[in-house]
Amino acid sequence: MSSRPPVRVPAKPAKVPKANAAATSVVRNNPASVTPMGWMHTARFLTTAAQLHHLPAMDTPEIAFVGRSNAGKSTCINTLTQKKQLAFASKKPGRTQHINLFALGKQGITDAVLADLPGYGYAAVAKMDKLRWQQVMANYLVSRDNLTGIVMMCDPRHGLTELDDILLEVIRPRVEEGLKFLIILTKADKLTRAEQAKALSIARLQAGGGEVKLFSALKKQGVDEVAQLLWDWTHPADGAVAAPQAAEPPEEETEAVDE
Ligand SMILES: Nc1nc2c(ncn2[C@@H]2O[C@H](COP(=O)(O)OP(=O)(O)OP(=O)(O)O)[C@@H](O)[C@H]2O)c(=O)[nH]1
Ligand SMILES: [Mg+2]
Repeated sequence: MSSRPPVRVPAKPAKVPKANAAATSVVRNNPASVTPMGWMHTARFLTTAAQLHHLPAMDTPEIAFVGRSNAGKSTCINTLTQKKQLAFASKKPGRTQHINLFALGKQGITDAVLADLPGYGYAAVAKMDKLRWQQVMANYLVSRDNLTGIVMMCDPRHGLTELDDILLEVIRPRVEEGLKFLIILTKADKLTRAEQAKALSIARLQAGGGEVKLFSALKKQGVDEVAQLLWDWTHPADGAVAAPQAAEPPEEETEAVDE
């Protein structure tokens, strides 16, 4: 304890998880000054559905994570949200078998939804189940009204596969109409820097001008950038889709505690 008189300072801002300098950069159109990583950390399980008609109709912007089985979709969601067990991730391919929705937003106000989809291309799945699932996913991608963006996860060691190309064709009309689209090259920690650069330029060509980012859950590479992009997708500068933000209480003056 010291005898210094207490200094009057504004109330402490809400605590957000530690993030690096990029994540603490100014967030556009964000009156509450939430960092993208802080926003991501609000994620909570919303619902799960085996079939499309079991999904609740929503008008909140939704971002779907798609890609081959084992590409790292669930792990990416857990890394972005800084919640180890939010989405089921596993060494065993085919771990995610339902469409799982996670809500994002401060203080119980959902302003975006993340959808973790089962992967495709897992050889051990029976043919009928594969076809059924491919149909469910195609229907979801084509008809989900509140779908705002698609994140396609791709292991750069395998590149974009035939099934990825089919999916790209399925979503092309919606992307041309303005649906956001990002290819994430996962498990970047398994590549050298030179391999990463090469994978990035190949994927950029295949993405036809779409965004491509390198990502590693292990090394936390690309995490802040992806969080920022998803924020931007769901909170466009014109505010058209931006969700209501909880009103911030007026700044209070509190007495600082002496260190
Ligand atoms: N080295 C490394 N391994 C990763 C990374 N991301 C995911 N993995 C591993 O890849 C495996 C598959 O990860 P999941 O997140 O379950 O993959 P998924 O795409 O959700 O798979 P399905 O649910 O089967 O479609 C797990 O063993 C993860 O630990 C990463 O960035 N680096
Ligand atoms: Mg999964």
